[in-house]
Amino acid sequence: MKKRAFSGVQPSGVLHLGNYFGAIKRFTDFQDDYDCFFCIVDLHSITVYQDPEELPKLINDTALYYLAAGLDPQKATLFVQSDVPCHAELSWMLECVSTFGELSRMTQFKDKSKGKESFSSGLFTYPVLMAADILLYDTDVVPVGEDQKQHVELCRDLAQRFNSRYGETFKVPEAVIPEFGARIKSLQNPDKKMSKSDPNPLGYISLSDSKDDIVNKIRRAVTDSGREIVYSPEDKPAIANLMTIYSLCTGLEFSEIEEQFEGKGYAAFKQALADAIIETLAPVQEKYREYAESGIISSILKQGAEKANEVSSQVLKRAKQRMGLSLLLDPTKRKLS
Ligand code: AQP
Repeated sequence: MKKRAFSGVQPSGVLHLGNYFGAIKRFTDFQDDYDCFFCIVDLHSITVYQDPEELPKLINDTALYYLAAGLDPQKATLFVQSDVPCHAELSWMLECVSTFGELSRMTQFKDKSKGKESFSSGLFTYPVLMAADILLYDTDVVPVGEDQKQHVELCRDLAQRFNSRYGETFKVPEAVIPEFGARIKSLQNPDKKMSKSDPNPLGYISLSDSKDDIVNKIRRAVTDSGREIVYSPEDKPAIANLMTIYSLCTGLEFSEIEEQFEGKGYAAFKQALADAIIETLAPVQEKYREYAESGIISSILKQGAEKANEVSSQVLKRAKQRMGLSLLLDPTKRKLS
């Protein structure tokens, strides 16, 4: 039997190059060898305010970009988190197994709540919902970017704690983080990761950016002192980030990039980088348009939700039994409308 892979992306904005190289493009590498469940985690996205008029479009767009990046719905299950009620139910059960102290140590929570007078409790418990997402599918591997490593560690801890307290229930999953491209940085601040909720759109290249947007954003990307194109993340973090993007787009090694731009300066490098990004995104944007026009996405998501409900409800039932909760409403018998 194939091992199982699970991962998700928030519909909190238009996906960017970091989401593409760190997540959705890599997902397609798993679909031949793993039984894959890929999710649009809309319940996670509402931990910060989302416009209810916009959210359905963002959910749809995220699904379309999964397909445009090469996800094959015949091979992998694609679904929307809020269509599968087991996620929210197991999340509550796991919240009762997690501690306030361990959630307070999550760096994403610290970053996102920093300097804010008020934030939702959901932002704090976000990693528990993520643990529920993963554990509901008896997941073996979780392909994610570097930023999610700590959350997958927490998921492992919660699974182990639940198993030792209530008896063997959950498979303990492992994160799979790419050696390269796992953390693309903001174009405006190489100390921060590229993020779709960045209030400054110059910080990210979104998958829907036009050629002009891409040229403009790369031209205005921050650089380091000097003019040499050399890979040195300590001394030249901004150039190292741009070189990482160039390498991901072209497949060239850093030494080859250094050779290609020796003595040519930042302007020539930026021009070549913008061209490489445009070339990389052109087929993705083309496929996005084709899938959007085909109108096929709703039936893919419906089939995906049916399969996800079938699998996750078995695991939820097992967990409820172990905890001694009521099963008058059997989760495996509920049906989608
Ligand atoms: N900058 C990044 N470089 C590499 N991988 C990244 N990922 C996110 N940013 C980068 C990976 O993309 C997947 C989906 O992420 P997400 O949408 O669930 O949430 P996120 O990690 O919080 O991404 P964003 O773009 O920063 O969203 P917002 O701004 O809404 O918080 C994950 O596998 C993630 O590792």
